[in-house]
Amino acid sequence: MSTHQTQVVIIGGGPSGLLLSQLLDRKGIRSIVLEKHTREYVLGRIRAGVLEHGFVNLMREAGCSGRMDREGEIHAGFHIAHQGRLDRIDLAKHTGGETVMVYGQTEVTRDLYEARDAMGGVILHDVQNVQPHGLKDARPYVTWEQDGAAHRADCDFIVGADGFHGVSRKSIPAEVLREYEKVYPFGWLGVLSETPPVAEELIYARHDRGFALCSLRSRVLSRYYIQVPLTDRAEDWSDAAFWAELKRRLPEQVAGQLETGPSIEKSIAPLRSFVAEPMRYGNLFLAGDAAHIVPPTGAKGLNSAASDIYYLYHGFQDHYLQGDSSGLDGYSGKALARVWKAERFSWWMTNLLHRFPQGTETDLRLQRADLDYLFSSAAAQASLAENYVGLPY
Ligand code: FAS
Ligand code: PHB
Repeated sequence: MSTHQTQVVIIGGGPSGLLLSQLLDRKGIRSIVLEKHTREYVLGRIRAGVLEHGFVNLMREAGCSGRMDREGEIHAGFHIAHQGRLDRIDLAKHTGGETVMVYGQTEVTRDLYEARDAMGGVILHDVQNVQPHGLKDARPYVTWEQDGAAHRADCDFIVGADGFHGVSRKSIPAEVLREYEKVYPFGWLGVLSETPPVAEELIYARHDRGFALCSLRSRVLSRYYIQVPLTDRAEDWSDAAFWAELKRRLPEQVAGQLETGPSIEKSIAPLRSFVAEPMRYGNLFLAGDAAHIVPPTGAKGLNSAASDIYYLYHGFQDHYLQGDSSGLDGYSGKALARVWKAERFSWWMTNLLHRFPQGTETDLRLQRADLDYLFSSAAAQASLAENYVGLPY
């Protein structure tokens, strides 16, 4: 068995694990990242597209924001299409000038990998059977296999950044772990196309046929979603059927401007709200999707991972550089307080904009009243705006 010594073992080489590893390295704190897939596989995922200003600042602090600042788009608002109308949420007006950055998670991950390579970061891909051990011991350790060889890394702390299906959360004893979940009765069928976006800003659409979202990755790469039944499969949807249904759910003046093209990616994501508590057990810390999942309606998935990483980054810094462990001791409570606010906002946006299969006429009237209230009240718009740009860390 090959043995390794480090300070922090990070399980998972997605955005959470890579960002934490990069931030720690810049403070001289050593880590090893263990990723079960290849780098190409990780970079092949098409996921989030909107970054809160907190995430943008973290990427800048990590020294890997150059391309994001050049190629990302600053957005000061977005639109909600409903009842044939298009109403704008002016994020900057309602938040004293705050905005969001439109820049794909794939590009964030690519930038993080390049930054890790430049610093000689230790990221092991294609690892199998990763197992955390001794979570309550002063020196926990992690074992894994790679290319048929057995490995062990002794460390001070383990961070589980291995997503919803990872091994870390399952390593917390069942009698300690509490899980809270809400599964929504629909999914999002997403399409990526090399076409100009239909609008300058994002459009969230509430329609009796179901939700739709017009987003983008650049001026020549568009990302669209429509709500579909959970029984649908991506292969059931031809490109022509997708574009026709998207147009039905958009106001005429928008549908008329939609430029269609072949899908270069097409997939269905289920929607769920999920939180695991606590986010710390002994010397294991959970971060990102390993601990919580939101429906993507509020663009909070990746952004909630970022605030976890912010708290862990400062907690490890204070521990190793100041001998102060209060940040680590308070991590779970602090992270969960912000996670639950993101869960609430994502749940609210999902209820506001989706057609629930079991919904009644009364539910539809309540939904319309929610939208009417939103666009008749500056206070309601300010509340939405401050959540969308990101609550304070
Ligand atoms: P990730 O899941 O990204 O990364 C975890 C990593 O751990 C993966 O690379 C995985 O291979 C690895 N791993 C898992 N088990 C392991 C093991 N046992 N050993 C080693 N490695 C292991 N968020 C938004 O804000 N907007 C969106 O539109 C949006 N769309 C999404 C669509 C889909 C299909 C999914 C699944 C998520 C989407 N999200 C979206 C949420 C998404 O962006 C996550 O919040 C984000 O990927 C979280 O990053 P991580 O916490 O790093 O988890
Ligand atoms: C995306 O561009 O993928 C995206 C944008 C906003 C959301 C969800 C997804 O709320």
